[in-house]
Amino acid sequence: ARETEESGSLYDLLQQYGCGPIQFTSEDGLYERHLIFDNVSSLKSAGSRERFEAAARSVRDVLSQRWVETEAMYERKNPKRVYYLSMEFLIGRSLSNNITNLLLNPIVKQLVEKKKIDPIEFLEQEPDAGLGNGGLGRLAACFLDSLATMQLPAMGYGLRYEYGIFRQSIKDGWQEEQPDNWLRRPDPWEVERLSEAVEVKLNASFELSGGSLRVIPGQPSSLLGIPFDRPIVGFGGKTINTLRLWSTAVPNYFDFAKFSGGDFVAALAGTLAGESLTRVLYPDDSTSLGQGLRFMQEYFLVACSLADLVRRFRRGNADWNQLPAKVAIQMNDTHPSLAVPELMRILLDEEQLEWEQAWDLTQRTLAYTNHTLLPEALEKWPVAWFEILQPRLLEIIYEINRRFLDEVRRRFPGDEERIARVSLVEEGAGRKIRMANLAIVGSHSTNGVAAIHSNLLRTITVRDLAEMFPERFNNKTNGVTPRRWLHLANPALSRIITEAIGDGWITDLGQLRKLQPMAEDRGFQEAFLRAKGEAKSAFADWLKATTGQGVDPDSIFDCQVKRIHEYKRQLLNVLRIIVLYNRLRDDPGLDVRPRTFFFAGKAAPAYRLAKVIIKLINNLAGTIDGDPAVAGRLKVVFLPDYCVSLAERLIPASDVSNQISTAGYEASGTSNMKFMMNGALTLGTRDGATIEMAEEAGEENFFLFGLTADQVVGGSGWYDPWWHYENEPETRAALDRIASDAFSRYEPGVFRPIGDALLKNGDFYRHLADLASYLEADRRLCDLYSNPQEWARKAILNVAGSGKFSSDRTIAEYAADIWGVEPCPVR
Ligand code: 4GP
Repeated sequence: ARETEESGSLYDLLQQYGCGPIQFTSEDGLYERHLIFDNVSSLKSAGSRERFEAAARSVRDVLSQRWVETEAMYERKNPKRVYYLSMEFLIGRSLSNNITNLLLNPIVKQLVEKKKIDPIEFLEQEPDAGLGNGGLGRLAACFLDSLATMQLPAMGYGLRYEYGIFRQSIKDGWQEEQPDNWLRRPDPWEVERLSEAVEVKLNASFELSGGSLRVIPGQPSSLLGIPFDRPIVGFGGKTINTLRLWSTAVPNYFDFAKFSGGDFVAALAGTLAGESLTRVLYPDDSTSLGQGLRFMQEYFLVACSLADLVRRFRRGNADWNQLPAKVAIQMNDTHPSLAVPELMRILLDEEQLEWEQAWDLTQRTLAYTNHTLLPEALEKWPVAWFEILQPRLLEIIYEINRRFLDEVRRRFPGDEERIARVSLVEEGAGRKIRMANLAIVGSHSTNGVAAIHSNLLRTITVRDLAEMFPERFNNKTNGVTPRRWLHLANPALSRIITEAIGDGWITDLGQLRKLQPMAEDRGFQEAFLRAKGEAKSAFADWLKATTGQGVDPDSIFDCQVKRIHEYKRQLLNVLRIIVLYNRLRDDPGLDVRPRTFFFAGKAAPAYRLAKVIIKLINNLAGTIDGDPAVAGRLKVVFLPDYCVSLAERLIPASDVSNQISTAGYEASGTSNMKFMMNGALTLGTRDGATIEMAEEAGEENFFLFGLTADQVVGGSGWYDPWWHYENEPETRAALDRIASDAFSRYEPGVFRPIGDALLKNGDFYRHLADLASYLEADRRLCDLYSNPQEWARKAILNVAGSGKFSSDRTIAEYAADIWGVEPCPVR
């Protein structure tokens, strides 16, 4: 203090000693300051990565005090808080999103102009935080945005994977996977909080042997969970919530005995083994592979997060009975459902509560969301693994089950088959714990993610449990954040909407209804078509610049982007394109609108048929490109490495959205909503949330086709793929073309598995049953496109009807019906 009194402020001192060009007293020196001081390098030598980091740190400076103040407010007011537990958060990039949500755009624009910075160059430096596989993880990220925007006291808990979802490249048409080392450079958003580390005690130890992690049973050990916090900026920057991601560390850094004995490598091996736990995200969507490491990851997430939130609860509350009044825990799928026995363990063993009280508090605190009905996704963990890792949890699960089955026997005497179906334990050679049953029995709410899905869940998938606890079952139709997916991703459309109805829609998407009358307005129709044209040109330019691939922005952009999976039926889309191709080859004079078909999506590395589907799409693209008969009229593009930032570019540019899953199989879908919001028309089956979207926009503005879920589930006996092959000439010609190696001249037979799946193996997903009606819907859609005004009218009505699909609406429903939480605004 004496020093500064004598020589003025610290800024003065820096000016005095410094010899650089930086104004230390004004905020526009922030960026330069980070550029020079964080990396100790000159302004001139800074590369685009350093520029990105400096820009991100400057934005973090702007939000930091507000972030601290948000947490301080929660501590002071002690409101009920929501904790969203998820193994996945598919965040994508944060810089432009945070600038937008902090309303910094005008300032950033000025600075960029003044300093002659190329923003695109450094925005592109930010890696996507790809900590998720698909819909489930992206939903979690949208929810965090809505929670912060609505000023709800909430926190996300997840794992800090060093490697996110793999990067996909295409070689000779095949998918290849590369590791996504997104943390190789320091991430400017995260804050490591060593002082808040938690210890997780296990009944086993680990060692690395032959490159893989081996468990040593019966040798107790512990792991440290180190929290890394990321800011979640609510729109307007009023509330900054936290996403807390856990990373593993080993408490005893070295085995000193080994170290001093000279075995340096062995001393470190234990550390490496323990720290491998959060190394990598499992790359499977809607599938559970039953891997031991995954089981441990799930327990680690649960143990760290519960220890952390219990510690916070105890700081503000003396009475355990207050737990459900202060804490709501949402389990995103069954992945965190070990929270049921773990919370019981804490209440029983650490807090010495009686069973009845602990059980009541546990159930009232926890809630569960189901995201898929696919049988292969239902998690079942071997009893043996519980025994090795955490036998106490198994004892608790057995006791929960004993009491639960007693109750079932009381209510349904003599119904032993029912007992076998609802039991938390699947009997048989390798006994397993059914995690969905555990989540339902141990919580007060089970929800599906669209109306049809919630109904199927209740009436078919877990019917017996729904009969036991009807009041627990409810629906929360998914939504997406309009900040990222419309305001930020589609500046042209966002601008004309705001000009037309003001900007209230950004936080109250229902206001888009005000666009309904404007659908008839010539001027607005033209503005809409111009905005769409702008987005299409921007996409075409980007594609050309980054891949060299040219596409015609005047063609219809027709998209299907999502994980590659048989139930999502990319193959149905391929068959449609082959039929259109065949028609053009048969009759080169056909008058058709030029069309570009875009596909993007990753296949799980072990999902063989999905990889063959990617290969088929790429080979089809190559054949069409090489065929002068259809040049300029048909084009197929497979965009590699689908990720959040690619979706942000492509969706605004799309005219047509394909949502063509076998009815009853897509729980909800969320990209369907993003396309609708951005003015694409949907070609879709009556599945997931697409049904509700059509209700909102009016079925006459949708292109629905195909079997209904009732028809699909109503027995499969009637479906015979060969019937379609024999009776539908276009279907047969398309299948024959694949079988004839027309798309695989140099690799004959490579697509045989596809022919087998569609014809010989019974075609579980009933592709052929829907092809004819798909083509018919496609024809209607193309007819419409030749009338731009009519097209614009319907597209505008879709945008106007998309208000329901804001995640703000979804979160408001969770908050009111499941969590009972209220906003806690920060002054
Ligand atoms: C997905 C569902 O497949 C999708 O329909 C839904 O929109 C999304 O969850 C969010 O609820 N499921 C998964 C998964 O991503 O891994 O099960």
